[in-house]
Amino acid sequence: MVAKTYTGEDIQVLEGLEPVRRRPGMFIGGTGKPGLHHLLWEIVDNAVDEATNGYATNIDVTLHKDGESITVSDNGRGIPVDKHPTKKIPTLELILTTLHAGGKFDNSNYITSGGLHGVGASVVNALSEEMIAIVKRDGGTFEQRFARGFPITKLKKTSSKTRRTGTTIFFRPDHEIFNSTTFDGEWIRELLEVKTFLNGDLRIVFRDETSDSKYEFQHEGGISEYLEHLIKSLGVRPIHEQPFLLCQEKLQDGSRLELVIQWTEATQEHVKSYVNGIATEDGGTHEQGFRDAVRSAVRAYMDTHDLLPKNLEVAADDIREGIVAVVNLYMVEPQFQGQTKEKLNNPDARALVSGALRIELEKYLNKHPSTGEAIVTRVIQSARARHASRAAATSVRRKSQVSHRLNLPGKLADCSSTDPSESEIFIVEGDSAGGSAKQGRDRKTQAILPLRGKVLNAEQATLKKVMENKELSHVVQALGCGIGEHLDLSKLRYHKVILLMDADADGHHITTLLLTFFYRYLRALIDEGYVYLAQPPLYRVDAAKKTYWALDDDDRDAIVKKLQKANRNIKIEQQRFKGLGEMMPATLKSTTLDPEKRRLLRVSIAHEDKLVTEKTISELMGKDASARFKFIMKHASEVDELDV
Ligand code: 0R9
Repeated sequence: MVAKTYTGEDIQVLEGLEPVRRRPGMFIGGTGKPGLHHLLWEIVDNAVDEATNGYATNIDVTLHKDGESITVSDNGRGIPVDKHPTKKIPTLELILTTLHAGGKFDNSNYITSGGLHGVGASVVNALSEEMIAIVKRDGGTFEQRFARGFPITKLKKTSSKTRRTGTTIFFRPDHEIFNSTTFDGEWIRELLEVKTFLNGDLRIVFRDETSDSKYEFQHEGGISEYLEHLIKSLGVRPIHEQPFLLCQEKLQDGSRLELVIQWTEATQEHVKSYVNGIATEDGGTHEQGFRDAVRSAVRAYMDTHDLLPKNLEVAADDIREGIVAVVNLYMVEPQFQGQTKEKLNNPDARALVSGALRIELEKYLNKHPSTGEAIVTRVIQSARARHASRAAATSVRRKSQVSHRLNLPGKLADCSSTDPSESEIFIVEGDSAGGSAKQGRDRKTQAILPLRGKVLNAEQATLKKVMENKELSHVVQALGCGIGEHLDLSKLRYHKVILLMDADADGHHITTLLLTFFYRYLRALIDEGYVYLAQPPLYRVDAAKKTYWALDDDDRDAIVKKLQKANRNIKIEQQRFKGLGEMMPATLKSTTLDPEKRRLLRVSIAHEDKLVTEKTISELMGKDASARFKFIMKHASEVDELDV
């Protein structure tokens, strides 16, 4: 692969780095441990990009003795140091001090990471107390230092007798930004090894000075070796000899697909998917394409050879049971979504992957009938086991349902499913909101519990008082898992407990009281990640036949501003919801209830002694800052410390 040669003009300049320091979460997903490590992945990915494109073969990573600073270097071409034609500063400085300044590479040639990754080394610089960049290039060694995104020296030539080329970046994350600035050597080691599996030509040396260890990774066998490694670490046996390997170099628009599959005795499916060498933990369209293709190729094979016993219904899950696979897609401009942006969102990727894989896999099965038959035998086994266990589970459930149902509060509109993992309960304020929610819900998986009266402040109350409070005792009955020391999570009837309150001060107040109650008496539900806050919109904005939903005033202002920017005379209508009860059931459904469209905040307790939602409670608290909300959050944790 050949990248276009760089010239200064290829750099597009956007803006300075203040936004990064102001809202780091927007750029690195958060300021906890994952956010901290994101800085490193970012720098490593830049070096790996240079290797993937054929210019670098070695990457060195050193976690320094203090555990809080890192050096990464590659032996690629070196980041260009020439002066940018209009900005009149060296490209290196530009790259490290401006947001979104990146090479405008010829897309079909130079595949960069993109997404949350690929936000650029400048983001790392902005969030580091100290950064030193050293470039060897054009016969010289150049060095420049930075602090919190600003240059503190000019680019200096420190030697002019350098034969090698490459880039070295040292950085020390800013303790003002991160909760902790201590890196996890083990995590780094694992990630680096995976990079070398995905890139068979690459050699990475990792020095962990905190434990005086040195690791060298190179896996010339690439993803096949990775698969072997995965299967070994899962401790399962493959059910056929040769893994199926697919390397499609030239897919549409310069995309490239590498994947390897082997069926094993594992009772689950283990798929590791990547886009441009970056893990997509939450899957996405490429993984969907992979699943589609496996299903239809195996089905087609079974049909062609008439291998299925009569009357046996085979589900997609049966076909994929025991699969261990690595899927690595290289594509231009990947779009990611999800809280941690680890889900590929490009619609085309689905057909791209499934198209490439389906035919090849079916061909392979036809060509290797012993493998094909081993797989089909495995599939049939899994289908039979599933039918058997389902029949058993249904009879158990029927029995337990009767007794369970007896204790449920009358106001509860329960869901029909009895499988907690797919069931949700919305705890809703007021009867009219409850009515809208009941009409807008999915009866199968969503239960609604309206609360009418006052919720007791569990902070100052005894357990007896709590159980005397009608609203709270209804919550306990509906959840089915008991309370306090009698809590039994295996009896919990819903794995999502969602508080749905009005987006106003009263709503926050009730949310606070309920969270306090959960925190004191149902803490395990929070720890297990079962408690969520719904986010109903506060405004509806209509313009040019389109409807927009705003969570708060800022959100609405932003929408209005954007619309007006696009069209100064646009007619905009706004509606503020006084309460959820005012919302049409269909609206409530599409904005707040529907799992496909809604956004939930998961409630969790952060490492520090604060109750926070994962997505950043500051977002929530900042929004309609009821001081009370903040106070109780803090207070709850103080009580916790006393308890311990
Ligand atoms: C230690 C981590 N490594 C890096 O961050 C790194 C970035 C980088 C790079 C180029 C080469 N090596 C790199 N290492 C590069 C060079 C050229 C063109 N594109 C990329 C060239 O010589 O023509 N760059 C990443 C972005 C940029 N360079 C650019 F935007 F400045 F061009």
